[in-house]
This record gives sequence, structure tokens and C-alpha cells, in this order.
Amino acid sequence: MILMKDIVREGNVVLKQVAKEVELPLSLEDKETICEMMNYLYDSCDEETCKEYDLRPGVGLAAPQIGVSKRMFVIAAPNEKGQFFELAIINPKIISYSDELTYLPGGEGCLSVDREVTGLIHRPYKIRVQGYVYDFDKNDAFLQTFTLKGYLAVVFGHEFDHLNGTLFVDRINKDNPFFVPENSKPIKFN
Ligand code: UDB
Ligand code: ZN
Repeated sequence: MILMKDIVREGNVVLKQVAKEVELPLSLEDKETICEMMNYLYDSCDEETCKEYDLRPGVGLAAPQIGVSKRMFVIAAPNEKGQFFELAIINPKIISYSDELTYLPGGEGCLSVDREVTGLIHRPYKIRVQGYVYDFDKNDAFLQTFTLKGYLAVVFGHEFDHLNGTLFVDRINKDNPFFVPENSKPIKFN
């Protein structure tokens, strides 16, 4: 079980590295890592388990955050309509993105960042992505191409950044942390 002590924090070099492509077919070890990472998201969002083990409720987790410098991450999050979305992806690529940007009005946080950081992060509102999606039932990964919008595109962008050694704090405008470009609209949850 992944606990907060297993999550690598800001200052650790692994968070600054460009993670390595994962070899396919997936090894048993990589499959187990993916399952453990997804279990963390579920455990941390379960009220009882979260309290018992003192977990921060996560919506996404990238392998470098548990010290594994490989290109894979998991997401378990609601979209703006409250529909739940789950994704485990290996060797993801962002094929194209919209000119429109979006941002979380309250800023972002990170399981690997313990301090309070204020400022806005503007990300593409819509992204087209490709990668090997791990199917937990079939216990294997399959190449898929799909589109994400709004909040899910933000979470994907945040996790994708971890694979390239970028933290959300690196993306905040240093001169004006709350600057909003004219093509960026806030995410609104209903
Ligand atoms: C998170 N959680 O998991 F809208 F039910 C953040 C933390 C850093 C605050 C734990 C989060 O946003 N939870 C959340 C949000 C909702 C509804 C809900 C729970 N991450 C993931 C991370 O650090 N991955 O590397 C930070 C997010 C900020 C923007 C995208 C990811
Ligand atoms: Zn993060």
C-alpha cells in the first residue's frame, strides 16, 4: 500500500528528471506499480481509509512521485458534470491541443509539494492524447487515442508534466502569479 511517506517530495531529483519510456509488453512489476498507484487514489478518496492512514485525497499520481522514473500515471477524478473518470496510461503523448486555455480558480496543489503555493496555472482547455491505456480487467495495455476537456485535461496536463520533470510551481507567472491571458477561462464545477 502506498502511504504519504512513499510519496517523493519537492527537492528530490527524481521530480526534476525526464522519466524513461516504459517497455512493452508491460512487465509484471510495472503492472503492479500501476495497480498500487491506482489503489492509492481510491484509498485516499475513501473517507475511512484516508483518515486511518492520513492520506491526502488524490485525483492523479505519476510514477516519478513514488520514485519510479518511468512514463506512466493514473487519474481517478470527476469531471465538471460530476461524472467519474478513471485512467491508467503508459507512454502518453499529447498529439494536439487547443489554443483556448483553462485554469483552476483556486490554483493547483500537488501531492509532492507540502507548502502552500498561490498563483494560477494556465493549461490547454482541450487536448488530444495517445498512449497505452491499462485495462485493469484485461490486465493489459492497449494503444488508444482520445480527447480530454476541461478539468480532466488539467489533471492530465499536471500528471504529464511530472513525466518531464515539471512541477505546477514552475508554471506560475513569477511577475504576476494571478495574470489571466484573454484566451483562458476558469474551470467551473456544478
Ligand atoms: C491532487 N487533489 O491529488 F476537484 F474530490 C490534489 C491534492 C494535491 C490537493 C491532493 C485534488 O485536487 N483533489 C480533488 C479535487 C476535486 C475533487 C476532489 C478531490 N493532485 C494530484 C497530484 O499532485 N498529482 O501529481 C493535484 C491536482 C491539482 C490539479 C490537477 C492535479
Ligand atoms: Zn503533482
